[in-house]
Amino acid sequence: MRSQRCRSPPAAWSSAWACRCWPGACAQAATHRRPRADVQAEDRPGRAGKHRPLDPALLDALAREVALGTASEPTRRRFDRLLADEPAARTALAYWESLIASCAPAVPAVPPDAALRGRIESRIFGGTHPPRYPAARPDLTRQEIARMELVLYDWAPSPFCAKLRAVLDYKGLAYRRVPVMGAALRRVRSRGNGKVPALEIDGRMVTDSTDIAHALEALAPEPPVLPQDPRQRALNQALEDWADETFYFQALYFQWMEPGAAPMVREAFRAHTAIPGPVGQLFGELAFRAYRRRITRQVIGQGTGRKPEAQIAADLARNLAAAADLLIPGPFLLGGQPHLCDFALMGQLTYLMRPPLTRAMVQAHAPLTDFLAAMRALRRTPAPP
Ligand SMILES: N[C@@H](CCC(=O)N[C@@H](CS)C(=O)NCC(=O)O)C(=O)O
Repeated sequence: MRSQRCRSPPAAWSSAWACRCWPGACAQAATHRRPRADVQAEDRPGRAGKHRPLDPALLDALAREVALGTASEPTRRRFDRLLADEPAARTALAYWESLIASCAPAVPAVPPDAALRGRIESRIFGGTHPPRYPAARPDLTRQEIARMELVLYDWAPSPFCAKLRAVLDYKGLAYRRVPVMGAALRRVRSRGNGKVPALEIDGRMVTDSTDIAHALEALAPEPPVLPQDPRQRALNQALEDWADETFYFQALYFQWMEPGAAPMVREAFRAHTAIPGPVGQLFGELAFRAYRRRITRQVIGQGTGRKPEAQIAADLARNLAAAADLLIPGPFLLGGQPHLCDFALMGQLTYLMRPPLTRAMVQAHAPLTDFLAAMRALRRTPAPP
């Protein structure tokens, strides 16, 4: 028989919860309502030998509510703590979970309501993240899509912006390009995640080139950039991420940190300022320095920047050779049709074509230059409404 004494009144609980027992579950609940000062060190959780009886019926009811997801948040949290200490609680929960799981096949799947899901996501993740994009809209006509206002917050040299512009062009969607400076930058920071590309679709801000491309696919499925076949879809996902995450950091190193290339980026910043004349040049220079500090930290933090330059060049050469091999027979990574992974690779290769050192590395592979030509040939003009 367990001891009748409560062992752990956590300090932060209200007086009604001055012990860890559930109301009604502990025979001694009334005596457990002690002021914090009375809490002794040996009363803390995890000390052996001090326990209270748990009412099996109450435990069962609580486990049921938790398993069904109908328990209130505080109740669920307290039950979680109980789970750590009470085998009986774990057994009760396992029972209800297995019971519910066995019912699942009998319940028809209900597609979630897109608006409700959006509201739930924005409550969980806050106002801007994850991106809120329209659910699949096969009912939209080309004319309706053409009437939607698409505003692309863009930084011309960015490989992710190049990727997204190419997707938009390929899908024949008309959009307005806004260079991310001044008020546009503030908007991207306040309504997006501070990065570009960001796309406003009829006033709804969507961020991250991958999420935006998925949103566009839902909005305008033709021509598709995501394969239907599950294996092709998985390959597309893996290859896109390879381009976005592996090539990008190696390209960043050679753009921003390699001494031969950094002056070009400085010039690009000076040229892309919103303010004309020497004041603008000064702003460009200051922005360049701030971004160089930030990007250097990112490249070192990610790990690429911790390697010697020769090693980064060897890594990049290996990746370029692998991409070239994947493009045989081509013309695209997955065969005859371009997919999102191709747009991602195109963005990074275009970025790598800027510094002379990496341009020579790309140009050493005919399949890569042929691929870039094939991607350029995809550009379309927006379809008439
Ligand atoms: N995973 C993101 C990456 C976007 C990204 O890193 N964009 C860079 C420009 S190339 C940026 O906005 N950097 C500014 C910053 O980090 O504050 C995507 O696919 O869109």
